[in-house]
Amino acid sequence: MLIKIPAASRSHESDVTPESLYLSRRAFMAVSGALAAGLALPVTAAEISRYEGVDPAKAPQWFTEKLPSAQWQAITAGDEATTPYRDATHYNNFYEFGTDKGDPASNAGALQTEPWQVVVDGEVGKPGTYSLEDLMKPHGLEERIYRLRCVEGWSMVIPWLGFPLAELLKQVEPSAQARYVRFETRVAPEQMPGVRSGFTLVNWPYVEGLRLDEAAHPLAFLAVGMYGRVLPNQNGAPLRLVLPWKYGFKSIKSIVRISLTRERPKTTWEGIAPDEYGFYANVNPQVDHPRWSQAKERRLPGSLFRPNVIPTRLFNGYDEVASLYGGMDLKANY
Ligand SMILES: Nc1nc2c(c(=O)[nH]1)N[C@H]1C(S)=C(S)[C@@H](COP(=O)(O)O)O[C@H]1N2
Ligand SMILES: [Mo]
Repeated sequence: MLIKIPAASRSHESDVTPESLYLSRRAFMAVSGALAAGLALPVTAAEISRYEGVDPAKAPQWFTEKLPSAQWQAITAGDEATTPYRDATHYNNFYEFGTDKGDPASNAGALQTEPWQVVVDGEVGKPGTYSLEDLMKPHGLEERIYRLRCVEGWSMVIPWLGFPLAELLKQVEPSAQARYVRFETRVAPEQMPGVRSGFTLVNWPYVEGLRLDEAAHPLAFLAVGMYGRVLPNQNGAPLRLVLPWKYGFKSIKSIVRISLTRERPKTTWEGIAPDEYGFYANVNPQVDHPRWSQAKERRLPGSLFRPNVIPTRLFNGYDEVASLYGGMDLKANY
């Protein structure tokens, strides 16, 4: 994102998958019920894998077991249309797998997501190396349909499946000294062509961070799935952050380490271009990127004749986070 404003979306009207591909709730319940009962998949699921190349059976067991009791549409985006699955999984930023929007879909399949471990350390009462399965044990799944606004000027609406970050923080017991949370993405050069290529702008691992009160905000979310299924690798499997009021680069993918710290962590994009990408990165139409305006966004999918440009909203429309930034100069703290 440092280098250029991306060319127009590669999405074309012809790529837009029929609405049926994001399963209706009722169809979905039928699928998950059948999975739970070990029955043959109904037609809807077969259609999904045919159109999208996704095999729903690839989900780990813990995910399949939690799915039937997921709380659907716990948060919605009102009447805003959900981005088709095809676009959300083929127009991605995940530099570990390459810098073109299609690279993650082409290359992230190589990432081995099972088994997966997450180190929790720093200012916590319960540090340790957790298997993802153990980490997930206390948490039910809920669906949250969030807007995602990339700093590059495009946006999507994605139905995530996961649980609040606040629940995980409670689980690991931050100490009284903890003031920030630092997140790290996996580095596996043999599975990540973007890391291998020596793309030198990024000093791997990809690192992100939050103030502890931001991390504890009820909207901050850890996702393990989307569109009623397990997360595809290109979207940050098996565990990624989703912070709907911040620019997309804060929503770090494929997390292997979560550290509670006293000092503000140095984040990847701040390290590369501190005048362009700040620590806070709250969506704000009045604070332009030094090289482009942030007043508007292209809601994907668009087309040459229907670019779908809409106004950008402060905090991406999530006004409930405003109290986190009371008295702060949002221009100085971009
Ligand atoms: N590890 C890692 N996390 C990352 C990125 C990345 O390059 N590496 N890109 C970020 C950016 S710029 C965006 S916009 C979102 C995109 O998420 P999506 O591909 O699931 O839509 O992921 C974010 N998380
Ligand atoms: Mo982004």
